[in-house]
Amino acid sequence: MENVEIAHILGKYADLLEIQGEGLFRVLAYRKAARTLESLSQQVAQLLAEGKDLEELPGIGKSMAGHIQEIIKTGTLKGLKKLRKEIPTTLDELLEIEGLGPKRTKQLYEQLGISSIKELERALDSDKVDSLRGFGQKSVEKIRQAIQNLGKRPKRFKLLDADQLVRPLIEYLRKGGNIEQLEVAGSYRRRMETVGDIDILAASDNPQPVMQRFQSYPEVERVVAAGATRGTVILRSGLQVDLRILPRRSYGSALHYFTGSKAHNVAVRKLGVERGLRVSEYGVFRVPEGKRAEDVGVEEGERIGGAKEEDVFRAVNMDSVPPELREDRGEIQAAQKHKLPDLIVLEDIRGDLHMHSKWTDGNGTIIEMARACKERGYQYCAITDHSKAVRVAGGLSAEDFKRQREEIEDARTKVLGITIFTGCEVDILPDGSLDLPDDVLEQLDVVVAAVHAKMDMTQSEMTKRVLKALAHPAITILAHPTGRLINHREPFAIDLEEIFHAAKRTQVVVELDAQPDRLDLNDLHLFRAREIGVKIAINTDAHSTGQLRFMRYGIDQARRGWLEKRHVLNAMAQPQLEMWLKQRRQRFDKAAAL
Ligand code: DGT
Ligand code: CA
Ligand code: CA
Repeated sequence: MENVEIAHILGKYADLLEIQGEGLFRVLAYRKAARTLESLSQQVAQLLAEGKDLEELPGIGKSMAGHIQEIIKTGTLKGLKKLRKEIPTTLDELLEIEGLGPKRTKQLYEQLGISSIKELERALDSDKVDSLRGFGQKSVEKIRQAIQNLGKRPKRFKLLDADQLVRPLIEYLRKGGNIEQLEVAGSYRRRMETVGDIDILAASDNPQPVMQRFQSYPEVERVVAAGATRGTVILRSGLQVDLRILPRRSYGSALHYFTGSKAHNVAVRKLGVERGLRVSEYGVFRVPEGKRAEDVGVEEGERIGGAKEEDVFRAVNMDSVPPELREDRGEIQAAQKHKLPDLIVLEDIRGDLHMHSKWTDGNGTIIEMARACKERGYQYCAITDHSKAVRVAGGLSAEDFKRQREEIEDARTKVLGITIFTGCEVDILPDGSLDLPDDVLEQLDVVVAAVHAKMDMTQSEMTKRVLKALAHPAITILAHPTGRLINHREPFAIDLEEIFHAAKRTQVVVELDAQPDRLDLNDLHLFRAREIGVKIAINTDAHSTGQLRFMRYGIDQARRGWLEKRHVLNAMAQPQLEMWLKQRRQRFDKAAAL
């Protein structure tokens, strides 16, 4: 069983507990544990099999360790089954509606007896809902819209979840032998933030046992199709996996073809046609004189390549394009002119400038977070806990930040070899002012600012709100600029074009939040920010030491946005960054003097 599946069960249990009216403390314990599991690099099932003590994991106590064992053993929780009996099962479907969540679901259930989408729709039409506390006319409209969207959005898996599900499958396939080469292609290889399905490609002279083994993978719930060289299965998690097996001579061209994107493929194939070549998953072939490319058979004509992916690019006279760029967004032209960007890599990152500690809703102490950053080879990190307006996270007051500074100074004497910056994640209030007084902000090294509440403003209101915050000289970084949560919450309305221009003017850095369900900014935003000349910080917003690993997903997205090392604030070495921060401080002082 995969960590994501266990996390999903724990999360569901937390939701139902909350609906049932369980105390927040217990609910949060399950959510925290789910989060820990999602961010682990190893399978808990594996850890358990090795006799490891789960209580050593952050946020996991004795009883939680027991629950996890129970899930691994039985596939579910007794408590969950019991709750399911007590709570109408149709309440589950309400939880799927964006913007509802357990708290409001509970309200609807208790106060109006609503326990299904159908009943909710009826209540919405009869104006019953807008009279409830906290449900205005606006939120009623939003719920209506969310119900509409519900069926339309095809289920896509977050990249992190796909990673966790794919890795063991690959390992399993490799173990079976008969495979010369194997890679996951498709949107997964292009590192898209979500994937629709998984496309695995294998080179083999003996496809039959490979296909057989694929279908026998223990996590397979249903075999959709299984031919000699192509098969499709659905895993228990609901993820669809396609396997394609080819001879080695076609592996490279097939890898190119199945990596996509479709738009990229179409453009490359067209370039081939212009050169008298037929480019397909089977290889690159010279079209025989007097024939048209579309009229030749799949392996007809002289084969000029196909074993390697580079063969395809070389045949059409362009540089090899990294998978993340293959969207036909200008990479073809750039590759022809040898002007592809020198994309940022994980090793370029020198530190992480947005993370939480036990002071608010993080799992780790300041020392633990700093140590973990140091172990990753970072030169610096910033502790940026929430300000008081973010009450659910236990946000800190001005006084708390002063006390926290003492602990950071203490940590500096205990964790050597890494610079620990003081910081905060200050809330941008609805009127655009900041949730902490200037005299606190000016004491901090790194001020991350973000919107956390009242996200349903109009675009012009929200843009005004954030622009006002950007004009505040204390701000270093604008965090998760659209507030979206993948598969859960749409981005709020904001004119990013205007925000980017303002950020460039005021030298505010804009964040790419690397949490796998945020990835905010997205690839297209990053591309535009780069064009405008805004500096980007790739931060994990980690709530535990394990989540520092999410940097990888930030890098994936950054590469999709064509970012190079030079565009990224936290790719700067420590001395340069200190200098940069100091210059900002001087701006603050100047503004204060005016
Ligand atoms: P996904 O699964 O929705 O996240 O996105 P992809 O890109 O993985 O799409 P998928 O799984 O439908 O197909 C995998 C790749 O196969 C796709 O990126 C490009 C290639 N491909 C699929 N259909 C076509 C097609 O009709 N024409 C061309 N040129 N390529 C195709
Ligand atoms: Ca796919
Ligand atoms: Ca596919």
